[in-house]
Amino acid sequence: MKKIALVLLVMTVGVALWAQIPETVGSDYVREAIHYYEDGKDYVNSDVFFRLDSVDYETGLDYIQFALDGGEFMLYKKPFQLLDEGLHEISYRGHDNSRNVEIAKTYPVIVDNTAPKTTISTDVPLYTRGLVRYCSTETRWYVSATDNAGGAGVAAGYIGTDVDFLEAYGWGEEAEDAYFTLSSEGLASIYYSAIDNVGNLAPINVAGGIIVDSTPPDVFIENSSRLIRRDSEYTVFPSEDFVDDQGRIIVSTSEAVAFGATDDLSGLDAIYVKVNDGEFQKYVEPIQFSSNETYDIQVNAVDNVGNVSETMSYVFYVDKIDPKSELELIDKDGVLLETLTEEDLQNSGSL
Ligand SMILES: [Ca+2]
Ligand SMILES: [Ca+2]
Ligand SMILES: [Ca+2]
Repeated sequence: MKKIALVLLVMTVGVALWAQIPETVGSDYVREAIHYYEDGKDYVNSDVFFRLDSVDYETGLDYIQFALDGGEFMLYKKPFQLLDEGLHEISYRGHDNSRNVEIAKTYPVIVDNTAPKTTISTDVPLYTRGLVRYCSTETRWYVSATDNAGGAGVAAGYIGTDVDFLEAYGWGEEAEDAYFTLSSEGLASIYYSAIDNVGNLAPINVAGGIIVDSTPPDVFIENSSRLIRRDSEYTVFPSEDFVDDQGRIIVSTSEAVAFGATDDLSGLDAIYVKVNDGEFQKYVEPIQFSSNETYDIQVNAVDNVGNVSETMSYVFYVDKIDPKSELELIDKDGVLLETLTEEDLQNSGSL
């Protein structure tokens, strides 16, 4: 058997690791040469060079040839790149000084220079008013990314509020490590991108005009002409005459209590009311004190991004005590008459 030249194909980068994907990227990102291997396939970007090496131990190597995609063999001189995307086949062989020709080896490699396509989404729909979109500090943002067909696949999403410092996250709705949240109240912009396994970074996009609302609504009683006891403090609600000697708010069956709430940023979505042992229900109209003896009312409110206010507790006692009536005897001037007894008359007779 003839001894022939052995040609080795060496790429200028070694084994690619996920670690080659940067933990942070910015607007100054520059792609480097990356080789990625998955499921029996080799992927590179066009920054990768292919170098052919060969040795012959007997009479020495004469030259190396290579061919691309089944074409004619050419003399190899120096490392080369593959600029066209897609699957390529590099065939290569050595010639020694004894006119022995190596059986050509073939290396299939996929060139991917296309970055993933990206969108940004939230786990719950944003509240939109005009051109402004509102979210809360709980709203979870994530990048969805799709790499080009036949490409190396998405490696990471990037999200951040500083275009020069986007941190690596997972991507897609299901990935636990994909979620990003905004922590401070007010106007915010979110920058996002994604990278594939050979370092192609999508253009950094921005989702702007976002207002983060972290403040829940304030709940209040609409009726404003009497005192009522709320927790341990008195608040005005129809009139202070109706607080009894035990400090209870006595209301009549002809009254009702109305609630309101305000919210500064995203605005009020709804007020919820719970009466006695009932469930919290959306508040639609004032509550009449018509059926129970005691109204233990709990109220809270939710803004348009889901911030829930503290629950306020109010207790009202309905006047179920019958009036007490008296009869009095008076003269024409309204003076209460003395009641004379037989004894009185006898006493006056003895005088
Ligand atoms: Ca030889
Ligand atoms: Ca790609
Ligand atoms: Ca709010």
